[in-house]
Amino acid sequence: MKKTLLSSLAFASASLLYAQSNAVNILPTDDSATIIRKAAMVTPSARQLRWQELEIVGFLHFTVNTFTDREWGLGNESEQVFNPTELDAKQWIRTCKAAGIKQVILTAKHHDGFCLWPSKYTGHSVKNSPWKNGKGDVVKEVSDACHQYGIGFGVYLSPWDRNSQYYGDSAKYNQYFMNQLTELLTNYGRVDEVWFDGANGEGPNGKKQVYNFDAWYKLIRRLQPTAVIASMGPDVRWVGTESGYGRETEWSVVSINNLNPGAVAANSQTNVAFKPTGDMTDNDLGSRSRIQSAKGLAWYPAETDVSIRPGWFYHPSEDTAVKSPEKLLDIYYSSVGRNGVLLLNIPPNRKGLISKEDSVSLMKWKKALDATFKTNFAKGATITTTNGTNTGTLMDGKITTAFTTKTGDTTTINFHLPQPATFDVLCLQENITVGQRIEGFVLEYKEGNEWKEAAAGTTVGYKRLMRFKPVTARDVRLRILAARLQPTIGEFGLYKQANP
Ligand code: FUL
Repeated sequence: MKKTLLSSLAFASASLLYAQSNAVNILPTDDSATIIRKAAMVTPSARQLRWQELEIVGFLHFTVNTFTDREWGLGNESEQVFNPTELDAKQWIRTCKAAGIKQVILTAKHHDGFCLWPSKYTGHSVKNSPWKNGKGDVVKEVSDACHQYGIGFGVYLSPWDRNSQYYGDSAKYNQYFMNQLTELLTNYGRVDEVWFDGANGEGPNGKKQVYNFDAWYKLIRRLQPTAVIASMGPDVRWVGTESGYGRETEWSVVSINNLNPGAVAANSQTNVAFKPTGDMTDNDLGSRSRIQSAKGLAWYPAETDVSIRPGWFYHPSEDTAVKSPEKLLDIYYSSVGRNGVLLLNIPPNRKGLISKEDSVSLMKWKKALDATFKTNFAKGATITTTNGTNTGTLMDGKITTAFTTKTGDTTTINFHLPQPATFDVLCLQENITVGQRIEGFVLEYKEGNEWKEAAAGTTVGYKRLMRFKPVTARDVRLRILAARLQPTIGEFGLYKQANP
């Protein structure tokens, strides 16, 4: 009792010393234990938490490339080529919603510079196309459909613009870009994500365009304060590949060496804005040894992007190369199941519809996911623990009510299931609203009198899914082997994978 009181006092004082914040500076005087403790106290902003809980975001690549069969347009395409005959944005969003997608991002402008909305600042847009006699607006149709169906809406605005006469004249182009951002962020209701990619080509005059990211971030924060800024932005990190596979060890708290120290000192989430530098594709971004040399740490979670087809844009020749439901399942376990958000691209075709091939695969995938996660075999179990508390919250469907230890960074939770069950999927979720802490865990099951390993891993974060050879057991235990601070488990589940 006394010990518990002392340790909770110690915990309270640690919390005071290292208040939770979205980003933190590492001081030259910080010792190794202090750095680990600081890392354990970095937490998501409200906009990052909302985004993380979406789990699956859809990407809609659509522009002149759809009609010219290219992946990167040249910028000199005639507006006349853009002519979808049956464009139905509601069909896109209905399909996405039925597939479990909670938000979509539309390529309002890709590298070719063609605008899917009638921008005031260029003639290179839908307004000079034959589609709806130049009176159409794809951004409006998609955003209206999203708002109607209760799906988040995001925009991709390519910084690289192969059409704009201003590109390469940095000040002029930055203003042009700000004007376009302003149109997108003021004329279409709520925007939930703004996605910038990193491609930066040479301007027509040979000059290199320098992007004014700081000004863009400020504008977005002012016009759409709840939107996350992704990829070349401070809220959401590109996972580092376009395969759909995240890291086995995926930290949402990573080293950032170009934080604005003043903004961090003010602990202001509104102002903490950095543009990613350094190698974000590295296999290790957040381990104990990696963060020892950091100047700062920030909550910077991974978005795992991949296309359902080989290309980002629709190509008729790829109708036979749509990813199978089995492949999509593997991607789900390796993205959402590895502490990432899956950004799944589904490119509308030349008619302006999501193709049958894509939706058939998506629906089979969704059906298998629903069937798998319908029954948690741990429900109703008698739960005991060595040094933990709040076991009653482990399966209440909320990560914010969580199991944690009374004291100590390791623990064991024992589950005596209502009856023997056969399962092959483990789902763990940390209460990330207090930080990401777990560094090692193992799931064991009892066979006779012997404990055997079913699965073992490192990080958990928002969600960790582990697949293993099916086991049948009644007694199961989760051991947390290492953590940066008292570990939390918001949700625990044991499932049986259903095949598509
Ligand atoms: C990249 C682009 O170059 C691709 O065309 C695609 O849009 C992908 C999602 O981002 O940077």
